[in-house]
Amino acid sequence: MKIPHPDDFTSRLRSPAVAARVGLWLGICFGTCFLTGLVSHWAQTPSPVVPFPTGPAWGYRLTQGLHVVTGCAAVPLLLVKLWSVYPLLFERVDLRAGRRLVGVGLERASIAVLVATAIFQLATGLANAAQWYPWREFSFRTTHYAIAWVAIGALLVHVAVKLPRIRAALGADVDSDALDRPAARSAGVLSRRTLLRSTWVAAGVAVLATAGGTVPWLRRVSVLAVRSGEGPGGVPINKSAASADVLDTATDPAWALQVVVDGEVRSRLRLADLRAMDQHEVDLPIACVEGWSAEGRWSGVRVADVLAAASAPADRDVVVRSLQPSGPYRATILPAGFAADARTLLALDLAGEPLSVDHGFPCRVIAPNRPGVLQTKWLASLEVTT
Ligand SMILES: Nc1nc2c(c(=O)[nH]1)N[C@H]1C(S)=C(S)[C@@H](COP(=O)(O)O)O[C@H]1N2
Ligand SMILES: [Mo]
Repeated sequence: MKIPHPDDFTSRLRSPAVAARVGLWLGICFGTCFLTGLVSHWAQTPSPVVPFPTGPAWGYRLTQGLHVVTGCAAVPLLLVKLWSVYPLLFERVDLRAGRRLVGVGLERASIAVLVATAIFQLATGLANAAQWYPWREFSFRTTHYAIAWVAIGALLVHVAVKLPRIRAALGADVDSDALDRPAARSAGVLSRRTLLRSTWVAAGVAVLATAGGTVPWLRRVSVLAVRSGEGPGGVPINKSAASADVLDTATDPAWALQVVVDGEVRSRLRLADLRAMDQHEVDLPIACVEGWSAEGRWSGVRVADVLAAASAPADRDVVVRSLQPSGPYRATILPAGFAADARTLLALDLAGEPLSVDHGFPCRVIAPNRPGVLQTKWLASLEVTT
């Protein structure tokens, strides 16, 4: 097979004018993904040095919705971007270039890293948003997070190296051929403007197709929104009681929530005991890391009240254990600030009805500004260590 030469690619569309314009939006999407990803990682860090705030209540819903939506929009942008610069892959390096060779080598290495990590991030992120977890050997979150730093580093190097060209390309008319490869002269069927417009449309479709997981009135057009507001109380069900293997334990009439302080069981609260306490109502979303979210009207008892009734200290992180026998989310840490917040409930009802077993019956955690994955269902105990 003959290795192509850049001159074999003659379309005027494969130009710095197109690459810079698509690249600008791709950079905006990657930047948004990176920053919102940092927020999500912080929110999921068990006991962060700087506590994650409990407000605004909709904060995580917004940042994680943006994370997934911009990630999806980046897919068509990345494809068009790679297509537009593809001929450069075959540029011959002049080995007599001396010291410049180092610069060229570094630039190419940074692009190789950038392309590989960008594809990895989008592919793993999309699989996660589609609730497809083909990997068992590595933790999605730690890997996606670590690679994000590599990707953003490579992106910054790339932008810094290309800045003069990016500025020149964005400053000139889209049809200017001043920066084009001399071989890129053939007009083809599309104009550059049409290609760019089609690209924005494709990115827009990707946004609409996923944003419905977060924005209720978009649901009907959101074919890619995996969870769509179906489920008791208007809240989707992520993991069912059957798949978590808690059907028997959660519906056992002898169920009681244990409040444990320093390893000693301070109280055992039956469902009737919880119902006899002060009930409070909150409107809070379940905001899944996968991007979908839905608001529910929850009522139940305040975590702070339950801890106080057991004379547990109020300023400690609380380990929340589920009846679930295995799985990564059967135990979570409710940071002290969340445990103390008046909106943080052990929910017993959703939308005026007792929790369905799939939503976490007999009781579950619901707290403001918290990733869905930490809104633990089917509680068995709250544990505080002094
Ligand atoms: N015990 C337990 N709680 C859990 C989970 C789980 O797997 N086990 N999944 C979490 C995830 S990922 C989400 S998004 C929310 C979804 O809550 P819902 O099914 O009531 O919508 O529950 C959370 N609580
Ligand atoms: Mo989730």
